[in-house]
Amino acid sequence: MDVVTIGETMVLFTPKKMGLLRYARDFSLSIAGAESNVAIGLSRLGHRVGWISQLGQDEFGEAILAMMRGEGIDTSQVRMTPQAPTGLMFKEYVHKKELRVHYYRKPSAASLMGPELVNEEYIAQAKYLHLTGITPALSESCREAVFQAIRVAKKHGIKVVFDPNYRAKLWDADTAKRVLGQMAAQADIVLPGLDEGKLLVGENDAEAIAERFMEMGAQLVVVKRGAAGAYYLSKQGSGYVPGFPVEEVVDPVGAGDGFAAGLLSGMLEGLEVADAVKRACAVAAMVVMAQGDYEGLPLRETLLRFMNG
Ligand code: CKP
Ligand code: MG
Repeated sequence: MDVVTIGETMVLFTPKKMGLLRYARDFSLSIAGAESNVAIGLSRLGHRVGWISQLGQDEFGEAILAMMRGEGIDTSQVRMTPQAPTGLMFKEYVHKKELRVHYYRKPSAASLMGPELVNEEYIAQAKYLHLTGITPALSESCREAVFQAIRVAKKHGIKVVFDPNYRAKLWDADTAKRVLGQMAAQADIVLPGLDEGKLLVGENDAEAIAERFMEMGAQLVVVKRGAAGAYYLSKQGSGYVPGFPVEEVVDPVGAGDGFAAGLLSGMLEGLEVADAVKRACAVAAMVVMAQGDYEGLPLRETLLRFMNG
């Protein structure tokens, strides 16, 4: 296994027309979840990925499981439970410039995950453990699962990759700051956005944000700067990598996950950090040009064509 990740995947309802959700009548159905987006992105680029999760013992759970298997993800660590339903997410395009998301995941099957889902042998054979700040926001037991996974990874020398993915709708800012800070302090690679940097380390610019996370113990920090690209800092060096031009942002959701998938893909192949960050920027650009959270994640050939312009 190259990468193992842990997180919740939901069924995603996207209204076919713009406007308030209360007026929506027709929806298209897909799936959403930061960790599964990363898993799909990596699998499409040819890497071996395992996804630890819990789904409801229901039709939506079966649909998600089938989709993840179809994407080539190892689902041997996914449990189905009758105790709570599979989580749901709705997008609401109030107008072209305002996108809101609504979660129905309290409690969801995944929010009932706990440390018992963390299989030490399974994580020990991976190269990277990918975590986001969404899983610990779901419940106390999910938080325990995440820290258990970190302990296991550390014990076996598996690199921990952490995307803060702060979600104000899931928890209060103070708790989030504390828990995400603890996760960042144990991560080898940290992938904050500018807003998350501000929340977690109180800095505004990418260079200062990266410095602070390095002081906390990271080996590599890549700060996502949206359309402008990214800034990376490691003991070996630092630099700005420009974003790829995007004609129209069709749907911004999933960009960060595409970024993580591209970066990890480059690292797994032994690319120089700057080149891995470039791949990350390319995948993120491709994701925002497509509707849906994971649909735009490219296959290897498509990515290389896009990058070679
Ligand atoms: O930070 P991103 O836009 O890349 O993350 C998007 C995902 O897991 C999305 O698929 C959604 O389901 C979520 O983040 C979430 O829980 O908000
Ligand atoms: Mg994100």
